Amino acid sequence: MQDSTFEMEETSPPSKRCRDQALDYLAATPSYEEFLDRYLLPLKPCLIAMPELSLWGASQRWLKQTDDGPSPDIDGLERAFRDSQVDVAFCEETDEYGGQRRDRMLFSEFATIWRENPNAKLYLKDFHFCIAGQSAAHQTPEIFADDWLNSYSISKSRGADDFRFVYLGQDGSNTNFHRDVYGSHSWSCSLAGTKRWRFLAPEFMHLVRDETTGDMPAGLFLPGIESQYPRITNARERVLTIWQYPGEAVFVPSGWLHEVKNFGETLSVNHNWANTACLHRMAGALQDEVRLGQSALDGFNLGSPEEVAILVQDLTVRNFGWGWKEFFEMIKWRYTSRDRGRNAIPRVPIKQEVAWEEAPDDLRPSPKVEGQIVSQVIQDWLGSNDSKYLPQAKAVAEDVLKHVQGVD
Ligand SMILES: O=C(O)CCC(=O)C(=O)O
Ligand SMILES: [Fe+2]
Repeated sequence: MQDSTFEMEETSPPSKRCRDQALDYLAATPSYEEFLDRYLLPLKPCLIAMPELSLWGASQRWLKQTDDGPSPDIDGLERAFRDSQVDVAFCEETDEYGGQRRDRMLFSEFATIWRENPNAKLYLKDFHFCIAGQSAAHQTPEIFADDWLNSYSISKSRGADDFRFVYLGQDGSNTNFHRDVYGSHSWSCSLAGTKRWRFLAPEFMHLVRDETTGDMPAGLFLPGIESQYPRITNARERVLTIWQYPGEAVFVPSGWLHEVKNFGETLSVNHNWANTACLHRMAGALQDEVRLGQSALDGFNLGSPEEVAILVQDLTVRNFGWGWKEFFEMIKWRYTSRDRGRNAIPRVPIKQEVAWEEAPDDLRPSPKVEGQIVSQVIQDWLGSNDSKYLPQAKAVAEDVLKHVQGVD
C-alpha cells in the first residue's frame, strides 16, 4: 500500500491522456436533467469537458497561445483591469493566523510583480471581475445557472457584491484546504494552465477538523501536522485527486473539502453558487458555526437567552458572513424574484454588466422537489431552540413557508 502520510509532491502534471481521475469525467457537457440527477442532487463532484469555453471573451482577450497551450496574457488582463483593486496572495508566506499572506493592490501593481518575478507564487484570487465591468467575458454554463446566492447577493448589495470570480496564478501557487463559503457549491472553469485538486468528502470532515476551534490544516499533506490533527493519516487515505486542464469545468458540491495547486500560469473563472441541492448542508454549516459562537460566549454573563442568541448571531455574521436571517432571506429571494424574467424590470436598478439573469424553469428542479427540500430545512429550524429566541429570523422563515405553499 502507498504510504499516504507522505504523498509524493508532483513537480509536473501527468499528460492529459495519461491522467488518472478519481472522479467521473464527462467528455461533453451533460443535459441539465442528467447533471441534476447524477451530480447536483446527490452532491457528487465531477470534471466536465467544455470546449465551448474557448469561445468566451475571456479566452479571446486574456490568453495567449504558447507551445504548452494557452497561457494568461498579462498585458490583455491589464488592459481590462488596470485600475481595479485586487487581492493578491503570496503563497509562500503566511499571515498571523497561518493562512496565506494577502495584500490589496492595483491590478497594474500586481502585473508589474508578475512580470518581474515569475517565480513569486503570486495568486490573484476572488477577483470580482463582473463588478469590475467584464461580465461579458464569460457565460454561466446552463447546468450551473440555478443560483440563488448570486441572485440574492447582487440584488441585496445593489450590484456591489457577488460570488463570480477570476483566479489568476503563477506556477506553484495554491489555495489552502477549505470548505466553500457558507457551505455553498462552486464551479470552476479553467482557461489556462493545469490545476491539481484534492478532494475530501464531507463525511470525513471530523478527521481533519479541530472540534473546539473549528480549525482545519492548511494542506492535507503538510508535514508535521499529525500532532494537531491525529486522524490526518486516515483522511489522507480517502483523498481523491483530479487534474484539470484548460477547457474543463470542475463541479465542487456543497460541503466537499478541497485544496488546489497550480502547475504553470493559470487562469480560471469560478462562481460560488447555491440552490435547493445544498440547503441542508448550508443549514448544517451555519448551525456548526452558531455552536462555535455559543461555546465562545459560554460562561460569560451576557444577559437573557434572547440577548445571548442575538449576540451569537452578530458574532456569526462577523466570522462566517451571515446568520439565520440572511440565510432565510436568500431562500425567500428565490420565491420573490421568480417572476422576474429576462425582460422584467428589476425593483432596484442595477447596471446591466453586473445584473444576474435568473435561470429559466427548465434549468431548475421541479417546484415539487424544491418545495419539499425548502420546507424540510425551514421546519427543522423552526423546531430548534434557536428559532425561539430570534423573532426576526423566524418571521422570514415563516414567510418562506407561505411562499412555498403558494406554489403548491
Ligand atoms: O482555483 C483555486 O485555487 C481555488 C478554487 C476553489 O476553491 C473553488 O472553486 O471552490
Ligand atoms: Fe473552494
